[in-house]
Amino acid sequence: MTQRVAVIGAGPSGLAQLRAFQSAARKGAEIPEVVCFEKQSNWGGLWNYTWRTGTDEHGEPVHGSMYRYLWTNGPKEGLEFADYPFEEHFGKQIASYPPRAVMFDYIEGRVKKAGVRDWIRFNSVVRWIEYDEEAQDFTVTVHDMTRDHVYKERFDHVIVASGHFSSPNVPEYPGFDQFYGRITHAHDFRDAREFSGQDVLVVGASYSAEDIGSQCWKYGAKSVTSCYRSAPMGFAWPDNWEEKPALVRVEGKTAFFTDGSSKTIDAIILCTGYRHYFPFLPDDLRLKTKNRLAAADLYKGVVYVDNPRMFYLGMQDQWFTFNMFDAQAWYVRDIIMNRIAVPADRQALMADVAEREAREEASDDVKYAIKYQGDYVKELIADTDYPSFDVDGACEAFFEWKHHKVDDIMGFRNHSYRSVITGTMAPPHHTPWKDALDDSMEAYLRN
Ligand code: FAD
Ligand code: NA0
Repeated sequence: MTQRVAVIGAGPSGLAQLRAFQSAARKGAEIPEVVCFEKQSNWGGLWNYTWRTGTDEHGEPVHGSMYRYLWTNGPKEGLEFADYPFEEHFGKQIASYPPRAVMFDYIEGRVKKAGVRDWIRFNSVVRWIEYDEEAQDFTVTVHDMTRDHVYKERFDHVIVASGHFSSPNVPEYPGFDQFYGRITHAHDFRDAREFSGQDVLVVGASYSAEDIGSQCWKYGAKSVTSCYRSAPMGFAWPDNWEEKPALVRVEGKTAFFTDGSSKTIDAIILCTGYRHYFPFLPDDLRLKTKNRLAAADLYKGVVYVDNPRMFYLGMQDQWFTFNMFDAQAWYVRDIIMNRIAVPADRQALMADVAEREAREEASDDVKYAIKYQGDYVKELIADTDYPSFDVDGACEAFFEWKHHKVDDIMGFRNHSYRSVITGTMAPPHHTPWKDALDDSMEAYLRN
């Protein structure tokens, strides 16, 4: 009997999985029946922009955490699909930090070409998954929002690709309940113009804090104050951006910090990260991990050690994204298609996890971390027919990117890098990032 595989989510990870199976079928292999469940009405995951916050049209938590005017925060040369270069999609090489709409178009281009849209059931929320020890299969309970119908289906394998930058981590500080302004989390941030003319406090010191603060600055905030719990971002910020140590409390419109200083502010944006959150999974199937490079309990970063018929994609913290999801998806496909064997005993699976954790913990150097994840991508693609590419070259692009950010945090996106897939140098963008207020695809591609 044909095996059945459920994929949860049609973001970049889930789509990578569909493309992986489709490419095997195109080469003549017999593939399982693949059904992808997607709660949104379209594919693309976080890259499928929504103006909505809170709940969606069906009353479900909104998945989207992306906002208007978002340009990629790392060079596109680090994430390019090895089987679908930017040049193939756009008919020319494009600049290195595309806005969201350009990226969405690129993601969509590959799966349109593969013809896998029919494998996806949209507006379909996975509500619950259970494993039957005896039958060795999973029962997936799905809410079809279009027909308002709840049903169950059985699958031999489940691949969770539901993302982990959607359920916000929302701390509370004393005085928040009395604050005289708006308090929001990055997950609900949509348009920086809302904060124009305001004194904005950004809590957190990672990518969301850096980019949302930069957006507010670019679109006319009066000042930006960012505050860190562990370490400052430490960039050479513009004159009206101040970096402070941890927030202690707020009183009225005043924020107080651990160094005794204070600042009058109009709005607070919590850029305090996200949680791995799987409300559709029982204890025996649910991954519990921190946002790190060696995710807990995943053999080879994808096979769930407590049930090796279950897989997770894209659960790691991410330097590499799209091509790493591809590497994982091809690998999972080959396990399911019996091309790659997984050790039978849990101890062997856990030994692999422990080795990855120890290696990650061996250094907190950024270059080490980038190379660590590059090596992981190499390790996986070596075992499948995913087109090999110059992963070290992609690491080099990331190293350069890091330098460019230190040199000029508001200007790093003006740089270009060489594609590690086609070898072509990206053209410089026609307008410096800080002056480019129109983020449409038409404006971006006008090189
Ligand atoms: P997601 O994109 O989150 O997709 C998961 C999908 O699963 C969604 O479509 C969701 O609707 C669906 N889903 C979830 N739960 C269910 C359910 N119960 N039933 C059915 N469907 C479900 N990466 C980069 O490479 N470059 C960037 O510039 C970049 N910018 C980012 C900016 C922001 C603000 C954030 C939050 C992330 C950014 N990322 C960036 C990282 C991002 O995680 C990846 O690019 C990518 O979107 C991850 O893909 P994914 O498929 O794993 O998850
Ligand atoms: P992210 O920045 O949203 O990126 C996600 C941050 O929150 C850390 O600085 C952490 O501090 C801090 N924090 C957590 N709890 C806190 C608390 N109670 N009080 C104060 N600070 C707290 O999340 P993280 O996890 O990196 O940082 C959390 C993803 O989104 C990334 O992959 C990023 O690449 C992506 N992203 C991309 C873009 C663009 O491409 C924009 C935004 C986000 P500490 O002390 O734990 O270090 C443009």
